[in-house]
Amino acid sequence: MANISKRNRRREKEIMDASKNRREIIAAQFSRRDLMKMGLLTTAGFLIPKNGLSARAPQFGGGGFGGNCFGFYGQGGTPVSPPTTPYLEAMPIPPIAQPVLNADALTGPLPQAAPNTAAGEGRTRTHQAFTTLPPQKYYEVHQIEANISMHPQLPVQKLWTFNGTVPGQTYVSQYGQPNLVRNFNDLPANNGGFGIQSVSTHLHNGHTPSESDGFPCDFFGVTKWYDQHYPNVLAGFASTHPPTGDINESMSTLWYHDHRVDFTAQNVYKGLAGFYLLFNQFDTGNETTGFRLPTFPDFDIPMMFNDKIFDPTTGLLVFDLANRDGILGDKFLVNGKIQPFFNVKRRRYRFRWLNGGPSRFYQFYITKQDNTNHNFWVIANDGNLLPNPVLTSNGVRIAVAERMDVIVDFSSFAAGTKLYINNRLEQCDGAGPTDNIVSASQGNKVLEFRVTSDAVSDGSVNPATNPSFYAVPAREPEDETRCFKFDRENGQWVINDEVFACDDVRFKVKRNDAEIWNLEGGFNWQHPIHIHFEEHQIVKRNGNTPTLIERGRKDVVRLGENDDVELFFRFRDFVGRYPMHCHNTIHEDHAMMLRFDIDDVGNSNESDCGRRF
Ligand SMILES: [Cu+2]
Repeated sequence: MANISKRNRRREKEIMDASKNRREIIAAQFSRRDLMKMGLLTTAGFLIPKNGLSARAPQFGGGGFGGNCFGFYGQGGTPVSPPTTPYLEAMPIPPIAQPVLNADALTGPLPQAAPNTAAGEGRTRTHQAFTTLPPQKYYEVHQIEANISMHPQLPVQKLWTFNGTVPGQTYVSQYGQPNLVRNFNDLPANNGGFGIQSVSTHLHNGHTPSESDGFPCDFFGVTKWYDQHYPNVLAGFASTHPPTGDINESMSTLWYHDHRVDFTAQNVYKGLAGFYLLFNQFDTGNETTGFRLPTFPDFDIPMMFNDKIFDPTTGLLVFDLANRDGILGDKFLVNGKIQPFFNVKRRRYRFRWLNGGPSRFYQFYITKQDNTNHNFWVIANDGNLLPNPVLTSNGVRIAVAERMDVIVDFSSFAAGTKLYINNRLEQCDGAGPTDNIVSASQGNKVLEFRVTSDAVSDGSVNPATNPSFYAVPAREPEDETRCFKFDRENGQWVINDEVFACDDVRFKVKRNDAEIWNLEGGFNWQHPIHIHFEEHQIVKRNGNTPTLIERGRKDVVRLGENDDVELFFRFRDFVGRYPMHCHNTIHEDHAMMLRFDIDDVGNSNESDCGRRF
């Protein structure tokens, strides 16, 4: 509690300062670098107030933040979203992407390994695996502005989308069947206040060659297109487990989102994100085969969670360009709708929960109408099925960009019963959650389940029988150890005291090497750290074996205040540039990122570990 009080006092002072001199900067396309150039940001201080629009915004309709955030409501002049009535509309399920007939059916020239700059392609590097893993399915997607309704009591408004929906279309892919996605940038000239019209689409958790990964500096402009080649191949196919890769490296719930350097937060907040699901002979999408997980798409439902802020006068989405701490919204969206409902049958469901950001951590419970909990199973963390389901009675924590696949069993409830996805994690500002769990009645009830009277059958496996999924791949002695400190210094987000630059290769990993990375958090901040391309296993968290839910393979690791985590990696198959960064997208855009390259010659940079467990 002492820690919370200290944080509250600090917040109170910041809010009082902000209320004196705050004004909105709703101007086009200011990046961190622009703001610094204009003298609006200094390295040591903040000429403009740094507080988030929503640091203390109350929530309407679904329960308040509760706990220690309450003390700040109503002070200062930051926007509070207009009230909205919860559970008026059904949760949308994003459409499934449909491939075109063949390569000839794509708009423009036939795809090729080399970048086709003459024909308007924005890609600059040759596909590494175009001939060895040739595409079998071809997709075309257009990034366009579209009129979107997020709630019937707010105006329809212009968001940026993939093919016109938020979230974008869901790609449903099979291991062993490479995809090519021709990605067109058709964004409008007017950005409506924030967002930039150049993009780099990242396939988050993809084992993807660097030139198709969506590296932040591989952005391309309006009217350009970019062929992204997704081999859908298991790690190890070219080395330890030829020719198809290690089945225990299988992934299931991936997502894609804009990753444009300095503008990721704005462009994702504006709508540029969607799901990418991978199935195989075990995770089949059919509950009568393989692991017998609930059948896709009827009972296997992706859910993207976002928190956003709306202008109290116009009802339009606002993004605080001045905030460098992390933006907290006071409206909670699931698949693009504010507090929707979702009808369920009396049976088991697989939900794929994704925290789509920008800055909030969740701890989700399933709450009944009497505010007691309904326990559920966690079966996957990030893209990866756990070795076995884990029953949780204490909810599940999900930092930005993390995914948790869960199994919720509604079979014990009578038709007409209502239950809620309830975020009970207190978070007052962009620093990270206080770790205080508020009471169920004070949580953010972000979605209402309505149990229907429909006829039901359920062929899915009962997680209580403790089915086994994939084994955790064996670790091996590391060839290299590297250490990273994530901190804030002189008003800058830094990794090992440095900010991101596109051309700054901080270290080189030797292809096929095993490595241990030690990540250390700083004082007073929490960071969800995402590392592209290869997944990690958490070896130790603060010297301890991780929890069962963290004992799988991951691509995001939560760094709590002063945390120390030890990660094991095995880098295989492709070479090229990849980033590691904080996935609080505000921190990311303010340069809490680094570039590393995978190459056939490595080095020992960033390896001076002051402390080891
Ligand atoms: Cu961070």
